[in-house]
Amino acid sequence: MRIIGNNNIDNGKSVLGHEEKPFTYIALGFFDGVHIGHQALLKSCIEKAREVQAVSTVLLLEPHPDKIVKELNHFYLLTPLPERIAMIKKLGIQQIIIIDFTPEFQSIRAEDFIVRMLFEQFKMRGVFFGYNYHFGYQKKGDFQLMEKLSRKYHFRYYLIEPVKTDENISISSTIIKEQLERGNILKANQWLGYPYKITGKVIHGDNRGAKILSVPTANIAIPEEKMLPKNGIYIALVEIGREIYQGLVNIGVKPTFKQKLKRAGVEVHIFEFHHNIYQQELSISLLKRIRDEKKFSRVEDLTMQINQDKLIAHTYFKENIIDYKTIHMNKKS
Ligand code: RBF
Ligand code: MG
Repeated sequence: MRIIGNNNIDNGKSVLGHEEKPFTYIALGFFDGVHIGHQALLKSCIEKAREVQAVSTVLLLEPHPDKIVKELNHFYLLTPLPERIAMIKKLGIQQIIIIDFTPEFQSIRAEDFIVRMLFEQFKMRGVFFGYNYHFGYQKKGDFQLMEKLSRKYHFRYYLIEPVKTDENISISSTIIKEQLERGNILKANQWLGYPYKITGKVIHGDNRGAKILSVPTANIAIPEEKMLPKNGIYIALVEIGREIYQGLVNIGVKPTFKQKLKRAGVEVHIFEFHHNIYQQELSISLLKRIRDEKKFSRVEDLTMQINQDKLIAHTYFKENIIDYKTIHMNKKS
């Protein structure tokens, strides 16, 4: 798969003399979470492109337009760029174009974006997008403009229907984030099509887990923009290299111990695991939330509670069949 960065892109201007470049079918969107709605759109792009031997392509704007335009301080993502790229690649998209969402880029008119950039420069002959997709300067471009341009320039135009929840709501990154905020990991996972995953390097914690509680934990460094679900204790699967382990995750501020944390931390206790994994990358797939984080007046009470948590997790793993295919869906390779 090819990833084209901004350096190769002559933002907005038309480039001639690239006749050797293959035609592309381009999926447009931000694709945060690569949820089941995105997956349907991307799969149809891959299939249709294959029929005409075009290169299936995703065009990503980075950072998220809303982050720049609305100047939001706290803008969390389900999938920071590296995770998103890995997942899109895994689905079978052949090329990803990443465009810096700069002020220059923002000032490109909707029609120029489609015609000069996508059609002329990237040889787009098919386009895929959802109903809520708007594009170009002041987001003035919509599906009606796209349809008009597709007739004028003769490219295929696919407006993809949203995938709906059982309650008939269109699945979007926003409604998935709302579920995570409430700790409804089951709903979030159902709409994502895979268990929500947190990836990061193992860093040094305070060693209290191993020393005092007899529950060693790996503390994970989390990318700043990564969305964390509601604080609490979660049953999880842990991927280290090619191995998958069972474990329990604490997301929170450890109120039992006085400390100043700017943001909730993520740490995982991996069952039957005794290796030193500092500096290694691991991924945690959250399966079920079992309780809130609590402040205990005695450390022994916390230890007892964690032993209770372990029993609940063991029962869970006994009673549930884990679909490992979806765990691997967003595995980097
Ligand atoms: N810390 C708390 O202050 N309250 C809790 O309810 C709590 N629950 C935990 C449950 C599990 C399964 C794990 C692994 C950790 C939990 N912790 C909790 C965090 C614990 O205080 C931490 O692992 C140690 O202090 C080492 O950093
Ligand atoms: Mg630790």
